[in-house]
Amino acid sequence: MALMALTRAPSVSLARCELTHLERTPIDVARARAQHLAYERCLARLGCTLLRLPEEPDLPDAVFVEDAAVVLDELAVITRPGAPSRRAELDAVATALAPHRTRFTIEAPGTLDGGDVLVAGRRVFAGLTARTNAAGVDQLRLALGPLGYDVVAVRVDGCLHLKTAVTEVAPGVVLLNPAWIDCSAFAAFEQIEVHPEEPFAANALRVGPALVYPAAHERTRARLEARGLDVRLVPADELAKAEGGVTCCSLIFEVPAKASGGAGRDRRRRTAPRG
Ligand code: CIR
Repeated sequence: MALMALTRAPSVSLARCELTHLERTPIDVARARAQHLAYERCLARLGCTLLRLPEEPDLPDAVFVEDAAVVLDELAVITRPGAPSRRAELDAVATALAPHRTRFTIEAPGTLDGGDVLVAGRRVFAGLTARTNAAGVDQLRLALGPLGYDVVAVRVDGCLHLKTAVTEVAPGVVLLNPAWIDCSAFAAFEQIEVHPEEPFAANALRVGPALVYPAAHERTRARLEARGLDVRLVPADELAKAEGGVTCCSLIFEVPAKASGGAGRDRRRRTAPRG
């Protein structure tokens, strides 16, 4: 098997992104694009074949491809984002995933953002947030229950998505901010808390045994390294101004090796991303 990472370059209109818990501050799109390239290079170094969608100039949040789908080994759930401005992002993502997975689609009145879905083995935690409602979680359960997944709804308070508050950093180990979720939902997991002065530090992206992690959260990073985790730093502060983290910028999934075109290669551009 090989790993594929679906990504999409930051839009020229990124500064018009949705914002829920952050003040709007100027966003330097060129800097965001450079950081995104560094992120893609990191994924490629970790063995991912990049499947890069073209930029969407009229869709400010399209870089955050994670919200458009939940990709499991058995199928891809195409979401229905809670922010109506983001629903036009779905078609291109669904089309790119079509050769790799059968599709289940979340329908109205359900809403679901991929950022609210944390898959940990056969347990799937779904955040109830301003973006994801109970009907969306029920539909997710309907899709995944028969495949042997246990879908658990988790209330999230004070941040955008479940994965802003908690991610799995190693099998059975979560990194979390206890201010935003009820930690007892993760009682079966070893828990690492973010440093209290780094509330946004719980969003980490596992790629195989490594952890892609924002360079800015130095004190929480020290906790991860003290736990023996292989932390790979990426610059991510410009995209963070759009309320996005490292999980948000890719959809990573396994494919048979022959479908990937070769580990670490880029299906649209044959060279590694530069920038
Ligand atoms: C939004 O509010 O939808 C975007 N500005 C940020 C989305 C970040 N995505 C994620 O956490 N999965």
